[in-house]
Amino acid sequence: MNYRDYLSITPEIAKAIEENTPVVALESTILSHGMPYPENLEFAHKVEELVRAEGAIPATTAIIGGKLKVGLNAEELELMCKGENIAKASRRDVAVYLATGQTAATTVATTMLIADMAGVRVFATGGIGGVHRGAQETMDISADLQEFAHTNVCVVSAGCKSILDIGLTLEYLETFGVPVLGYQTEHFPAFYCEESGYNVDYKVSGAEEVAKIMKTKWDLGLAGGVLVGNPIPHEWSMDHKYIDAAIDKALEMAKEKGIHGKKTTPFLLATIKDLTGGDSLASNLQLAYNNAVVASKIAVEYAKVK
Ligand code: PSU
Ligand code: MN
Repeated sequence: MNYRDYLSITPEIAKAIEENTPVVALESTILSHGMPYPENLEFAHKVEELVRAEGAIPATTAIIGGKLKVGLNAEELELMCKGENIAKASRRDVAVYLATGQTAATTVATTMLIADMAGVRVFATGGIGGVHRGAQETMDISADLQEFAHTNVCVVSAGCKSILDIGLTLEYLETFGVPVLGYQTEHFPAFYCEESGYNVDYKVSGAEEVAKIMKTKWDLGLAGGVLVGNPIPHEWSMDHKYIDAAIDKALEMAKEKGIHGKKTTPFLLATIKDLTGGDSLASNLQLAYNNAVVASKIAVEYAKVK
């Protein structure tokens, strides 16, 4: 057996990949562990509609029934959104969950991995994992960053949350040769906020330029991802003092409760959501929609130059 035997790609997506029709990968951790039910289900369907409206085919990924799923039907989306007994699969978990038949949501790292196996080059998410604050002591660095170092997928995100050390996250990406592009901005975004206080390496004018950079990088044999920082739309951007206070409180609670390992990110995300009520959820939905639209435009342009 080889990796292809573990992939379960819907006929529509398989045909699109075969015919060089644009496809956009979408992750499921954002559904199972990042948003409440049933808002996440409405989001899961709407984000797929937005991708289609741009002329691309959506491919939400998950691990179900011992398969790496590329494209989920309505029933499978419902399963992932209800989130009951759904594990979170980063790279180190993939083989275990496949071998044991555990249902699992895919993180940025795992979605990149599966997209690459399937031949999908563009992926839209909310925020990426990164170097956690205090990583100098804990060594808590998301496997997402190593995936960027190795796997040829362009990921459109709204940057990362300041639950992370954003400066160190950018340093890490630099060390591993990952281009960080600002979509029509020179600022690296901080998820709920348009700016993080850090700049990107390169500001790009639009999707066409991103597609050219992807093609050039991979033509050269420079393995690894491309990270596009796409800021949250201005009208949905949150006050950074308000959101920082919630983040600080969440970090304090995580420390008190001794939360660590793979539980850290979901705990922080859920706590911030509780502390900020519906405000942060509304912004989260909007930035993810915005990323899906930009990723679709990039997929359309990449299909032309590839
Ligand atoms: N950050 C967010 N929202 C998310 C995640 C991160 O703002 O939903 C999820 C993504 O799936 C990301 C994962 O890949 O958490 C990172 O988890 P960890 O830090 O355990 O690698
Ligand atoms: Mn971690």
